[in-house]
Amino acid sequence: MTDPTDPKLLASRRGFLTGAAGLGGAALLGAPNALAGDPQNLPPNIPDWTRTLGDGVAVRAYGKPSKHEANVIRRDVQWLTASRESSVSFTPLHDLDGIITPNGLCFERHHSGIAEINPDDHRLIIHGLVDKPLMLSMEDLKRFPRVNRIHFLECAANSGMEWRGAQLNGCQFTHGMVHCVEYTGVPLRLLLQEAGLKTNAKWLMAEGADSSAMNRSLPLQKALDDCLVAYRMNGEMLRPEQGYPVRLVVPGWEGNIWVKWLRRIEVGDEPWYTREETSKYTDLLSDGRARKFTFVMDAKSVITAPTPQAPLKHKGFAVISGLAWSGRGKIKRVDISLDGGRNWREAKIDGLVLDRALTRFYFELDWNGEDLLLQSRAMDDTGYVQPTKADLRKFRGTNSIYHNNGIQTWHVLPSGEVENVEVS
Ligand SMILES: Nc1nc2c(c(=O)[nH]1)N[C@H]1C(S)=C(S)[C@@H](COP(=O)(O)O)O[C@H]1N2
Ligand SMILES: [Mo]
Repeated sequence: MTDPTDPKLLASRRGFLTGAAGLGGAALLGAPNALAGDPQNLPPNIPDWTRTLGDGVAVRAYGKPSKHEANVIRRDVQWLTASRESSVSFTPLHDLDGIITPNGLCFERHHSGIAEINPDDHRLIIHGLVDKPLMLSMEDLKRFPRVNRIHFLECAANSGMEWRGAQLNGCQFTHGMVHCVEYTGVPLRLLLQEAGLKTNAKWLMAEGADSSAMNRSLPLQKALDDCLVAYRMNGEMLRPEQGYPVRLVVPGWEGNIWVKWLRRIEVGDEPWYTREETSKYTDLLSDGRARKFTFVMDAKSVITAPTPQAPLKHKGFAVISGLAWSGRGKIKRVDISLDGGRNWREAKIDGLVLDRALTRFYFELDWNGEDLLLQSRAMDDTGYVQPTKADLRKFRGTNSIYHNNGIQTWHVLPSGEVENVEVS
């Protein structure tokens, strides 16, 4: 497996022109023939799989992808992985299409590893400024009215490593801290109504049952508006990695506040200022002050193919594909540039365009083998336009780690290989 942190693979920081001159050796064009397997299986022969019976039903009691898709996996980055229990793995965005992330490929972010919870022994406690504290079992939760919502979850640290320049070699690593699934759960509002809010209630604190007991403060208004206490993803129960048996869904807001393995909601009249909303997930500005509570994830997009892990393999007709999303609403439009942001053309949005969900776009191109500086730029239905990284730095300085929604540039070389670059 390719190690994205291999210095040879790290994106060129010399600028795209010298980068172009330095690479381009191993031509990928024509490579598909080299990928072809056993000629005995090609027409006019009868392939192996037509000569024999296949596995019967239920031999594969829980279905898995074809073994030929074995490299479509979550990956981590060595130098970001101090310990596996407090780390992150990334969604292989370059290998996916549509807007739904398969359950087994959703990026993971854990502060103390994956809690393995027996749902029979799990309770959700709601207490504090309420008339009637609640202690709910999973069976209790499933008796409340439920809804289904498709939403993206993006970690505020997504693209964080790119603040100081092009770093990581692939959209899996630059943008893979995002996933989008259909959640089934109870509107948090219904649980709070059941408990009965005191008139001075203004904030909640949500806490996880993992050994970090990760916790965050949530304004009551948001909790009453659209948050879910979710127990299913894409129809099946949450995966342990995603907070089985129950997690908070906070549409459009930074991933950190989507508390997994949710065990406690305390109602109060002011925020708690927990570790995760003070020393972490705040943005240090150039004047030394830090932005407090950046909850909403602003509009962002990325081309997912071609990218360093998914090079162009043919000249001629090619489909450029990517994702756009906004924590403020729906994606209105996506533009594509082939020349590093000088000229823009509208991309084709395909499939569902949902409120605070990933949105799929395509751009069809007849590629003659010339260098491209590919960019995508999202606009949401508030009129907000995704900024360039240079524009972001004007306002945010260069100290930030979190909330980088700047425009990404991919340099496509004549060989079809792609590198992560920045244009000024
Ligand atoms: N209890 C608990 N909840 C948690 C975390 C955690 O470590 N413990 N990580 C948070 C962070 S920082 C993010 S970005 C999201 C990641 O969700 P995912 O692992 O489903 O992708 O979960 C959040 N909820
Ligand atoms: Mo996060």
